[in-house]
Amino acid sequence: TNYTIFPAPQKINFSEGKLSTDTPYQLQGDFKLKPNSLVLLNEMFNTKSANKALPIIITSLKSSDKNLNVSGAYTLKITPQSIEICVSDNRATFYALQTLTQLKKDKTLPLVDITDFPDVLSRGSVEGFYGTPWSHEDRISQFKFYGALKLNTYIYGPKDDPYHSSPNWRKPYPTENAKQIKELVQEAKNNEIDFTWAIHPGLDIQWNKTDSLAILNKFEGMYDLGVRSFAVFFDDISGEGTKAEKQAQLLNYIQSQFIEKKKDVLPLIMCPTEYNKSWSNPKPDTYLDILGDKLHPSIHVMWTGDRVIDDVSKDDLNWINKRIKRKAYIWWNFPVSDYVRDHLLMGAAYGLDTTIKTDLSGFVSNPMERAEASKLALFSVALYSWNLKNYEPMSAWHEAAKYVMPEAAVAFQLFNEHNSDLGPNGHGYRRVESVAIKPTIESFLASYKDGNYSAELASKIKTEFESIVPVSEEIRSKSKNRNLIKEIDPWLTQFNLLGKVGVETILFLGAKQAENKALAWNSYLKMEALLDSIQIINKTFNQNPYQPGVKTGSLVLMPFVKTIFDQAQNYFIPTNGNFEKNSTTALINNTEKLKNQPLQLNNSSVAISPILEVINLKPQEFIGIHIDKSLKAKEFYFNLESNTLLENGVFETSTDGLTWEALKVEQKKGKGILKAVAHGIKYIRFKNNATDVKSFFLKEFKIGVEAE
Ligand code: LOG
Repeated sequence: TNYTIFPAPQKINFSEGKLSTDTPYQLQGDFKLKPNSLVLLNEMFNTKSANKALPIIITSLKSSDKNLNVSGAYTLKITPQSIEICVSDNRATFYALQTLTQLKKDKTLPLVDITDFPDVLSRGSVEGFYGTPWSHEDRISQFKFYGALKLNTYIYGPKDDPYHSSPNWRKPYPTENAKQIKELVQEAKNNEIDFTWAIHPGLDIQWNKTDSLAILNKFEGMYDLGVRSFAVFFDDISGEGTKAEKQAQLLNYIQSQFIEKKKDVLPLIMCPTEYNKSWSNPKPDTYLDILGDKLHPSIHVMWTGDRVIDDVSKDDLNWINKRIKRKAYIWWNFPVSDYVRDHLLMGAAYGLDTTIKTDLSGFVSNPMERAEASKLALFSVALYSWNLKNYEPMSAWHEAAKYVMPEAAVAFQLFNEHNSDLGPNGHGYRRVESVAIKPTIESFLASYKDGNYSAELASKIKTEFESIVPVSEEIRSKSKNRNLIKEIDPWLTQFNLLGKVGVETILFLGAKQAENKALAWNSYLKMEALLDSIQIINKTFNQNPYQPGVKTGSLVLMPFVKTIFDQAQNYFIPTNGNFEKNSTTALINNTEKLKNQPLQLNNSSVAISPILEVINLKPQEFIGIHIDKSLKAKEFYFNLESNTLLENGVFETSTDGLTWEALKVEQKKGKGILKAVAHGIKYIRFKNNATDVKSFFLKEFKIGVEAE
């Protein structure tokens, strides 16, 4: 038998032979176990059996190896007579027993000698996304999953919890929420997870005694609920709250007045305002250096990488660690999908440097609003952060599918393969998708465009689509994880339709090739009906204001179907050319940060896809929309949330993009509507005419249109 342990132990040596677990056990040694470890032991052995008890000797680790002097480190030796475990703490005992649980097969254990410890001290997740926070049930389920995979960190910071951020960060939680947090802390403890509670005060913090005390007070209340680890987030804010000196002062105050006084709380964690390289001031002695110099050395500083969403590299860490004068605590923005809400991020967790274990102090992943679906990526985060050198993203991804959905692993893997990429997005972050079939589709299309039809390639593509058709039903009927099914349900429906329309597409191609017009027409109609169904799902489910809809196979499979379908349309109805293709509708802006921001287009409007973070326009920078000449601008809707939007900020219109006229608008806190746009207007933009940066949130920027 093959034994695989997740995450892979640092050292493992098997020898011949087995040991039965169909016995009671007898604890020996000086280490006193906590109930959570005892539960694992009692599940593993047969405490009621009349067989001779197996000695399990658990002692405190005494080693000069500094790798073993960390929380969670253990050695485990299974001999024919006994099990010997040495541990650094109770977490280590819990982990040794998790390893033992994974080794158990058919009531036996293999003989083995293991030395194991984590590469990264803090490993886990930061619930730090925008959107609906995870439910209580979601979080409990996460903690059990983390415990089994030796993840030890969960940071609570959902942006849309008003008691984490504005407006209510100063107030205590209502009774019901407080009770749930208390339960969560307990469940985290049971799974050896440090439950970290984060506050996000920067949107409206005042740098005075009252607000410093408000934070201490809130922390004190959270401490009473059992919380023993704390964080302060200053991401995605503008104005007063962003000042490095003030932030450092406040954090040092919390450090001396709370962290050091409590004795039993973990080091404070902070997320800076400049949390990635592309958003940070590169000049010396600015924001990051000030934090580096002033912040108490034991405070951790979070970092997302070279960009908001990015791979993690050695160079990046060298750069940031020098500036903050400590090891960065990585906030990895994967598989978070709050900026691409119509997609599921089920792809492999790749792009993580495996040589940086000494350069970071923590590694947490910001997941999707869909908690169960996020487990796929978090499995890989567990493997990576425990044992970097051993991490291989593709095999971890395949193992994750089996671990998360053992009842339908093959179907789930296929689903994940075609639900990996994010589609075009403002952060410019993309993932590979449909990797196995992509070259086949590309060669087919290349030769098809030259007028050649390859039956062999077509048949391969058909096989792929055929195997997709039953996947959704397989997953729905077999997976025991009902919450997971609920989360991905619209995508399952869409995936099934994609399989069907793909098969029909190949049938159409075959009929056309055989010059059987009647059959081809029949297939064409079926394709059209299936694409209509896909569009209906897309317009019915997951309707959020950001990226509404349900996209699947959007990188390779859907474009293939669409390409053939568009050609089919021309083949049967040659007059119906595709005018949309030549549309000049586009985002206009002269700021680097916004260049990838997509537009949302439909029959009646053109809008800039809303942006979650603050926008900082430098003097003379602008952002707006150019509509195609075939369109007529009717109304203009905007919400650029800010109290000072029109102080040296101006809306402008143009007919040609060269000469601009100021547009008079009524607005309140940056929000307003213009009911009648003047005739002939093809451009609308907002421009910063001030001499310093203008900050606002782009919640809406939409032109109502009709055909000219
Ligand atoms: C936010 C985070 C959000 C993520 C992805 C950080 C430190 N903050 O750009 O709340 O989920 O990006 O949209 C962020 O990443 N801002």
